[in-house]
Amino acid sequence: MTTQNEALRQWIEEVTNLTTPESVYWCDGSEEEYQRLIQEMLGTETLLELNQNTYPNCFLHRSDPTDVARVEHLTFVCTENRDDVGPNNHWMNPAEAHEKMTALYAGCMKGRTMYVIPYCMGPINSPYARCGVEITDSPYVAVNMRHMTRMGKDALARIEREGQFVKGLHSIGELDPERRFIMHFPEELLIQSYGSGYGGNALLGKKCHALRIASWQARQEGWLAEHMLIVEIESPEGEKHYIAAAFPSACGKTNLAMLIPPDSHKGWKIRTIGDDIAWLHLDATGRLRAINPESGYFGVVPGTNEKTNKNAYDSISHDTIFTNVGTTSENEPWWEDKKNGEPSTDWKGNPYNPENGPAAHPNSRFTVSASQNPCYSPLAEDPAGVPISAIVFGGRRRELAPLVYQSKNWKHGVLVGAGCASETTAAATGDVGVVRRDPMAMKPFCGYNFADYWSHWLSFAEKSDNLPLIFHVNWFRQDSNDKFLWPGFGDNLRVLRWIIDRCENRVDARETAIGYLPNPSDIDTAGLDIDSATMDNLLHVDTDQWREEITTVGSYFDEYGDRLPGELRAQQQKVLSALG
Ligand code: GTP
Ligand code: SPV
Ligand code: MN
Repeated sequence: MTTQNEALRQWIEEVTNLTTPESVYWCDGSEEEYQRLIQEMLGTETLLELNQNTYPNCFLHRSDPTDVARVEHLTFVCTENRDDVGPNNHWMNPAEAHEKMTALYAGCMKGRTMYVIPYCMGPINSPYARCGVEITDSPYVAVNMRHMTRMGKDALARIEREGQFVKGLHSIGELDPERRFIMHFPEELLIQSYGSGYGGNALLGKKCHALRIASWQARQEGWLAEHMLIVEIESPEGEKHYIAAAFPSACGKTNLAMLIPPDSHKGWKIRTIGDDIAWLHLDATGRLRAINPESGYFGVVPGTNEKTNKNAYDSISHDTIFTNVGTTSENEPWWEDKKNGEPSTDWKGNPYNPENGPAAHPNSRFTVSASQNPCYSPLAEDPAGVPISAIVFGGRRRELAPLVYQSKNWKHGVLVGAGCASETTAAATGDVGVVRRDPMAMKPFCGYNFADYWSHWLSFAEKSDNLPLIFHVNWFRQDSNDKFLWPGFGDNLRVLRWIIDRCENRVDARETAIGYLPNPSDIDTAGLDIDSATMDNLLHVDTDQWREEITTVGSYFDEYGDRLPGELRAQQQKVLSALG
């Protein structure tokens, strides 16, 4: 196979000459191709078969033990002007980065097959969708890309029609952490990744393209590329709302996007549009519309069970690729809190011994097509996307942040997003459980200077008077015994209902310095075992703690110097003075 697109043809030739693969294979995205690649990987033990009776077409990939998560310290944005990437990114001079990467790529695919993967982020006929081509020497990447993106000949046809695509070059190299880099060249619409096979480092359509490169393009073109789920909520009366929510990695997006209403909520229907990334555009009426650029889920496995997330649990019972889970003696996949079966082998393939840590890696993942989600919304395939009623920010805060509050207006909402902090998780290598600033859940993913990003967000206030309302939630408040105060999961619908009622102007709220909070009786707790003291605690705003928090947000903004939008500083000062 080849292509009529000259730029693509030339690039493939260039990469072939540099990496010297044994053969070049163009992915067409067919089922037959998928099955063939799976069989080949079983042959090389890149994949292991799981119990095919109970988990048909499910396979296990055990990654290199040093390669189990994103590597933020090895992820760079390379632009001519250092200030364009801001203190929120690692920067490298493009010439230096190219030199380094070219040296790593030289001959790196010798004896291997080079896969050429044309893909489309977003419904193939959507004006909001964008295409890319990933070149990789990993068949694991190729099969994952088939679940996660619209991959193959339709994407190539669109590229040939439009002539536009993002280039992504990936090689697993030697899987040596000392020779591992994830480089972005937004000015060249180019991604170069070497030395890792892990999701966010290797499935280049996802974080590298759909967030880092896309956020750069979105700023130039007037839209937003965000680390957000998109969920559809239908009331028993048939009223529908769409909510987009940004939580940091492993902080509950997949779970919220697939939630099952509690028993007390008969007649409510929840459907998933997306679980990780949203591309948001203003339409002709000034409404913000969202598409999910992905077509599958690369989700956190541990904690997934019939009670927490039955939709995900059922989705991954067949045709799923598991990465770094344990197995049972029956060769079924096993993970912590599965609530079913016992581990016999851990994620490294050793006999399970609790002294060696959990059976499944805390960042073990499933890759599954969105079409397997029992509550997948047909509107996820709508080229026009869905209109967003509310934007929700959140994170893991054991203290401080109340269960939910509403910003006073869009610009204050940008402060709420920009001031977000959350405890770090196993989704990236490094410390876990340390609170850090994670504005809009985009700290690892914004491909340019946060100061410019916040200006871009603020600019929407001038472009439309029909914008979504902005909220903040926190499912992760804990008591002194580390117990979560809020039940979470399906019961989060109770909070979404208050958010929708605010959007519909149906419920009053209590005005505080940080925003509007629910009157405790306006959160429906019917059927919940939660006392009023706990609810009061969940909805309490501690003025002293918040004064300290907003002051800390101010110092964080200082890092952005002159580039920080004055409006954001003004919003921060306003909240600070309201706190007294
Ligand atoms: P990425 O894929 O890394 O972007 O993560 P995500 O935001 O989609 O996170 P996910 O929904 O997979 O949740 C990660 C972890 O948080 C899982 O172990 C969940 O069990 C847990 N979790 C999700 N929602 C809740 C909740 O409402 N309450 C509590 N206590 N834990 C939750
Ligand atoms: C995340 O870490 O936020 C993920 C997984 O969604 S990855 O694709 O690896 O970034
Ligand atoms: Mn994510």
